[in-house]
Amino acid sequence: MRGSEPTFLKAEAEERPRCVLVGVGGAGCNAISVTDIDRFGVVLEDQRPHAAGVDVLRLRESELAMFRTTAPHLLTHDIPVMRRLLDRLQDRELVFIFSGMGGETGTHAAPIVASAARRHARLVVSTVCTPFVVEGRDRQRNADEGLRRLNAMSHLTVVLSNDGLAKVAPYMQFQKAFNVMNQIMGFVPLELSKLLTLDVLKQVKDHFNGCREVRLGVGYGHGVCADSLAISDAFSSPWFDMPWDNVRSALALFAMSEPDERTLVGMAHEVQSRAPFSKVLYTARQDKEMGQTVQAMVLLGF
Ligand SMILES: Nc1nc2c(ncn2[C@@H]2O[C@H](COP(=O)(O)OP(=O)(O)OP(=O)(O)O)[C@@H](O)[C@H]2O)c(=O)[nH]1
Ligand SMILES: [Mg+2]
Repeated sequence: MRGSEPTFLKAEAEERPRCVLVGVGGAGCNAISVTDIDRFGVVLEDQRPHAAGVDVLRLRESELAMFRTTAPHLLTHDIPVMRRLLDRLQDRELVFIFSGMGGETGTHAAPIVASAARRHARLVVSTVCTPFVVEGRDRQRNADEGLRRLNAMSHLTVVLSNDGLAKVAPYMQFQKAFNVMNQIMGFVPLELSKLLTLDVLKQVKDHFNGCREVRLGVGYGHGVCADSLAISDAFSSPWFDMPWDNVRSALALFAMSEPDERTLVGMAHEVQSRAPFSKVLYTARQDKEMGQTVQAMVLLGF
């Protein structure tokens, strides 16, 4: 069945959700360091502190082992580490979790953080990267298992494979690739926290309900056809390599200096025509600093 008309995500009230970013493990802590939204990291106790100024919750090896082997719903408030975690997440309506899948800490702790977050939050968005193929089979297997658990606990799971980045920039060094990846992952909370009001969180959650995975594309356009160019740039994302017939939910967030209805409707239809079987939800923000540039961020769920 073809998707219907795109729907404008309309807020009835201005009230903003209280957000927090949680970076789990090494990659997760690096990813949260690129924004200044309220945040904290989750790391193993013997690990050196990550980015300066990022507050961390430290886990013992035994606590991580418990996370790996216990079903999340069995981890209740009377377990000390869960109490510390739940206390930090209390009152947060929108929680963003970041992690690199494939190692130990992020893979096993991120699903528990998501499970704790959803006890209070209206929307839990996890953004993860998966290992480069060259990192080996074991890491891939670990990543798959972590991802499966994380997805079961998050409302939206945005998955960015590191190999996707390698496709567009094959000669980039690891460290540089990670830095680029951290910036890209940062788009998710930056845009969503600017655009989503408290009353639309449920709508976004329902929109992606049943999706196994969400993919991200960010694009820019300049000049006369800036709007169209931004959409095609976003759709050239290396992570948009899933079967198009399976894409059933799209969320498009636009930013420009003077958003007008005609341009926005046109852009939403363009998204609709590129993901024809999806339901498209869209919204926009005004950003005077963008001048002639238009930005499109597209999340596709399948
Ligand atoms: N985006 C990004 N990815 C990274 C970074 N460092 C590592 N990765 C990727 O993330 C995966 C997980 O690595 P880590 O984050 O170090 O793992 P961890 O969660 O700290 O787990 P342990 O170190 O095993 O306890 C790696 O296999 C890499 O593919 C980083 O700084 N940024
Ligand atoms: Mg690590």
